[in-house]
Amino acid sequence: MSDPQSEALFREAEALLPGGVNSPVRAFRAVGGHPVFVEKALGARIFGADGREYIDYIGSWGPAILGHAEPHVVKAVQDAASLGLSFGAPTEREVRFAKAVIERYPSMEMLRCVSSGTEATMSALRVARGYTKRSVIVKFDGAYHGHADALLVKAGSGAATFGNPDSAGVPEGMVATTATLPYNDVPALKALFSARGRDIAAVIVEPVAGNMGCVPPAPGFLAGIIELCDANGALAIFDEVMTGSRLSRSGAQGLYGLRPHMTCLGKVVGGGMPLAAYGGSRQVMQCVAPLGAVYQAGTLSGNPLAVTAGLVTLERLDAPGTYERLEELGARLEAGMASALRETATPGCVQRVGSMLTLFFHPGPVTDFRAAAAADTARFSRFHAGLLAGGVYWPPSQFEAAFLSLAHTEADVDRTITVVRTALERSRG
Ligand code: HOZ
Repeated sequence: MSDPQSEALFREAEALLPGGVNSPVRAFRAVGGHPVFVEKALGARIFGADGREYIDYIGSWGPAILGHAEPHVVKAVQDAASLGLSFGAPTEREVRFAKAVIERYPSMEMLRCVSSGTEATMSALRVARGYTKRSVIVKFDGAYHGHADALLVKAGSGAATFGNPDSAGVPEGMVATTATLPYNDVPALKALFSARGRDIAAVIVEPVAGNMGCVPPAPGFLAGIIELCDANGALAIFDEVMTGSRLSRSGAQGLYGLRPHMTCLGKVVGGGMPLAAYGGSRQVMQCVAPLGAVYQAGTLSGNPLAVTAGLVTLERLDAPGTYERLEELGARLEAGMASALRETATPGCVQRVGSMLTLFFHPGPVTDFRAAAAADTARFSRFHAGLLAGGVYWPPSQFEAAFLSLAHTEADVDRTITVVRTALERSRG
């Protein structure tokens, strides 16, 4: 597909930014070609530099659950901007934001706002270590919890996409206390607790994995983590940066009726602005400075524009039927894609939870990173090119989830399914 404007911008960007981008997956290296440079985004559509329109399933990698440039959010941010962009001082708005989050997530009695999901997970782990006075953290293979040193071990998302699941530049000592296990494997976690239980500070988990593609938790997996942590004095941290306020009003923990010890939020709760948060029980969060000895700070933490966007987004999500609507659209897309796979005799599967999903070029089910990594990524690249040519903007990696928004319509989904069918046919090697 020819998009000379984006291509020219990309060439210019490549000389100035590593890979031409400010976050690796955006570079489209896993699928080839050049990224679409975005001019604007409205509702479920993004518009490229050449004016071409696409149905968007990236949704800014999750935040755009209401659709892009939702008028209420935009107006609130414009009003907030006229009052000042950043104060580095407390505001009533951040208190209202904290209240709104705590009201939705009963597992969080206190929270701290930060500016990105990476900061949230990194800080939550520091708190868990400070609280338990232990050092070992457990993560799952193919899970991605941001780019903090200790978490770049067998990491998903861009780290997996570009074959650097263990990043260069991370000294061995930084990851010596990170243990990794296969996702969905409770017996392995049990064995680890038996061997090193007294050293384990926390187990961090994406309650629905999104960074190795969409991989739902097996029945009992998440509850097993919480139980084992409870029994061993460790903390179960749900990284709900992707799932928070997307899978239900109270994220994956609401969907599955669970209460983790700590939670990390980002993406949707920031309404498209740089905002994230971590929190837990009062007892745990009292470890955070200035109340306790775990230090964590940030000039832009709780930024007034960001908490405004987040608050309005959470309020709009409270309209009746929002999550039912997302489920309906998700089910329609899943069913359509699954029949396109069957009709084109493509070995593949569609995995979905609510409004996040992945088409794996793997017969399925994909239950862990080992299976995800066995997917036919070459075919995914050809498929992705077909989607783009058909006007569908899809995550440019087999190891990312696609997202629906409330701005998508049945017509968008049906058109997407038609494009998917053609792209599958053309993706045959
Ligand atoms: N970590 C994000 C995907 N899971 C990518 C963010 C971005 O490139 O903007």
